[in-house]
Amino acid sequence: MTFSRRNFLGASGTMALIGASVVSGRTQAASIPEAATMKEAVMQPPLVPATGPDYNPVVTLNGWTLPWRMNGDWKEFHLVAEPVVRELAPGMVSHLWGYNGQSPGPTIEAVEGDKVRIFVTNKLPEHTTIHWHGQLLPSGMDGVGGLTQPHIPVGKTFVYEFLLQKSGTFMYHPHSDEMLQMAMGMMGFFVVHPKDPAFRRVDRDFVFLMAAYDIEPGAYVPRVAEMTNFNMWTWNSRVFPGIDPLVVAKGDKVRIRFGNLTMTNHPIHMHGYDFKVSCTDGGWVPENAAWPEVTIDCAVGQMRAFDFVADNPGDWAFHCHKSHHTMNAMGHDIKTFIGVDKKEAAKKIRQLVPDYMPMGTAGMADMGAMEMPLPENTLPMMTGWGQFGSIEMGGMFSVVKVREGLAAGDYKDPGWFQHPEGTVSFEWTGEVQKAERAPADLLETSQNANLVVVKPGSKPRNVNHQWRNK
Ligand SMILES: [Cu+2]
Repeated sequence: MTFSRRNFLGASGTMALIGASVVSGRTQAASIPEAATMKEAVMQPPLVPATGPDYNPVVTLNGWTLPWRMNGDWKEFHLVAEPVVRELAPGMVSHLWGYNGQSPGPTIEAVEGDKVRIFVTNKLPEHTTIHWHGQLLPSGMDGVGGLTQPHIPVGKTFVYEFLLQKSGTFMYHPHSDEMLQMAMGMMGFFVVHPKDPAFRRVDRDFVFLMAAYDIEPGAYVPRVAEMTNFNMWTWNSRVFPGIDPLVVAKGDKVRIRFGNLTMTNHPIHMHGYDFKVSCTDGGWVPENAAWPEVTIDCAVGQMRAFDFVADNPGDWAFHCHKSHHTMNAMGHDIKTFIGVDKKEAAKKIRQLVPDYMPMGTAGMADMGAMEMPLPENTLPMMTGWGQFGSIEMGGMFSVVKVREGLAAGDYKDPGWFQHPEGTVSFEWTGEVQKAERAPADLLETSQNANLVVVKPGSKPRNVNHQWRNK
């Protein structure tokens, strides 16, 4: 898509006209750079800079980096806010709002000291703006509709121009009907690389944003007014098993950066390593001030980056530690059925509903392996298969795959880890000592839990307590 100068000025309205005569840089903005668009939720190769200072480009999980053009000494980008169809994982798509064909929008990458000019075209059914979270910029470029600029009307294009004063980890999102527009998936990552190519440099640099959606089984559009009870917990609007693995060569210096635009905090946990918080949306953490972690809590509206050296090969689980956030759509009002024998009831229900499957008697792990008929466009609650069986996850879960001998820039999924002999947990086949354990009647009590009647006002029986006192 190209615009003549006449069209551009017409589309941008009087703001840009006035601006063009006031700020010299703007006279160069006579045409709009093409707005690249992405059709797939497939990780695109990192965009290595062809001009300007050298940097190691980031990898956006299931995403891409927005191409730019140089215009004089301005780096020009073009974002289009628009309705999109996003595949959350194979088997489910959602009708969201995003930028340039996907939600989240493309990652913007630039360098400290760059002057950026970002065109924003509004193809949504309502007005919007973009706020550049964490950037130090003139108040009028901050993107808060009504406060620092008029909202961008439907069909219009606005221009943001600012100097990237510092390197770091940032994001962008609307500040216009914000609750709805973010509930619909409008957000994107913004990385500013250091001017000094050697500063805190890593070999692999992954980015993702956390978003939560409430999409009823069988539906396509999120319930935008939901405040707390979401059922799709996403990284870059993807859920496990649809989230790209983070593929890393042994010995690489690795950085993982993330931001949180959901309504709750996410304790992000990685197995197999300890690591240090290296950067927040406020700036770089001095190396001598960083403390070790294995879980980093990321509050709402925060961004965190952590660094590690990938010296421990393997398939390392990487996930939010809130266990409800590693599941796909589920009801949270289901009863606990552990120990309840539902065989008789199931027989009767099957006469009416032939597909009925009783669940939860022994726990809920059977849900990960079962093939239950699901409504259209719905993902299983717990799913994914590994080399040893069902992984029983969903939502905010992926795998960091550290392998020997990967070429630089090779992000292809290497398959499952080949564990060296003698390094996998195994079944004990020798004798097991008969130690005193829960008495058989506890199990029986548990099996008959459906028969226990607690009279109103009476103290519920504490089975564990009873067992301890035996
Ligand atoms: Cu979480």
